[in-house]
Amino acid sequence: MAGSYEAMWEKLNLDLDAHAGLLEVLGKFYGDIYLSQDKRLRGMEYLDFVLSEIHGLRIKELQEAKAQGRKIVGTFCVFVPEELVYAADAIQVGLCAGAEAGFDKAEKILPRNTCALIKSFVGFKLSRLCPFFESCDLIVGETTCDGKKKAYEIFADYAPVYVMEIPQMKQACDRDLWKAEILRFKDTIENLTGRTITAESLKKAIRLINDRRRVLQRLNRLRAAEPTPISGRDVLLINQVSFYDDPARFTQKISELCDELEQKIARGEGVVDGAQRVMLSGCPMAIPNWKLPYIIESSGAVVVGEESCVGTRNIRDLVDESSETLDAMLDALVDRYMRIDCACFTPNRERLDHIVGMARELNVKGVIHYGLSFCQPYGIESFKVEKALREAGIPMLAIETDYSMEDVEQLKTRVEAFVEMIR
Ligand code: BJ8
Repeated sequence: MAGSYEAMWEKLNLDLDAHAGLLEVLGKFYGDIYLSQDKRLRGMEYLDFVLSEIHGLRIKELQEAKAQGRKIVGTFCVFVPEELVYAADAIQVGLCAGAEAGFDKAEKILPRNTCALIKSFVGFKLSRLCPFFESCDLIVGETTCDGKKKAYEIFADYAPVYVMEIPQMKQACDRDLWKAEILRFKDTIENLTGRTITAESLKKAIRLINDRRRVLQRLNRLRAAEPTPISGRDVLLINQVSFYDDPARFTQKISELCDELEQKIARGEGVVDGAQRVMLSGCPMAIPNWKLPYIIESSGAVVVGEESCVGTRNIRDLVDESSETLDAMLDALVDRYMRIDCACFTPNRERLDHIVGMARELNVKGVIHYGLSFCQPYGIESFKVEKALREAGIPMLAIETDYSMEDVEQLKTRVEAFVEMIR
């Protein structure tokens, strides 16, 4: 890939040597974790292709869109209403922050005991390693956890940052605040793009993003079959790619993959025989954060659901499509996003109910709760999750880790013991 895109990366001011090193490590990691799997769906070739072109073709597409006057908006959280971005003919990309890159630089401007996700987005930017970051006309932050909230203040010295205020509770006054924030964001996007969002353009955008959610919901229903027809790693990858691929193309490709999956299920074929069904729950896993799923799936278990933002939290709820006026559509957006059950809310009973409900529906033997080190919202909430699951008779293993590979052996020992216990 490198040869044909070097000029583009240079123009984006990437550190070419460090970037080449990153792609090499990523390629090796991907080969070991993904391409080594047996009985994969043919449809996964599309995902392999997208990954092989992660900093190539998609970036070229974004650059071409920019040349035609379209704007690129980068985000770190599923709270940013993508519908408004597409309704103004801009493009939204989820900035991944899933690798231990540039931590040495990040730790010069952030405390060391900051979660890996935050250090990663700061590290990528300071090290000039990510062409997605460098393609963005605006990066949207949000006041979810304190770490992110304060890091955006520092990050704003290096990139064009806009911060949305996210309510922390779900009372009527919180909905009012959120509605005001959605309207403020709409103005910001209209100013950025020079386009007015109309009822017609918003309706189209709502349909576009709902269609993507619908196909991922279909995938989730199909993957729940027994025997498990697709690895958890592959489904995680599909969710990860959904954040930055073209939404219409992605929906089409995953729909084809689901057709293939249906045929596989009809033939009664699974990916692994006798693997214990487990569910992951907790912090989001951005590309290329595949460490824990890989460990789980090499320890006699298979992941059949992800209760996270790179998983069901991002696709569970659709925006109501029945509205006809712009005002009613904006209200529908407000209501849909207010249903997100991030651990940044208090209280957050919905999340506990969702986890128990999902674990039962998916017929899992256990839940593995994944918290990033120094993440207080998910770390603290994991105690309530464990209690709720215990009351439902479902065992849980709490894992706290980061992006380094130092604890792989230790994690493997703990996961193997858990799988043995639930067997
Ligand atoms: S809606 S989960 S994407 S905020 S891991 S940075 S919480 S210290 S990521 Fe999230 Fe939006 Fe919520 Fe989802 Fe802070 Fe924790 Fe780090 Fe986190």
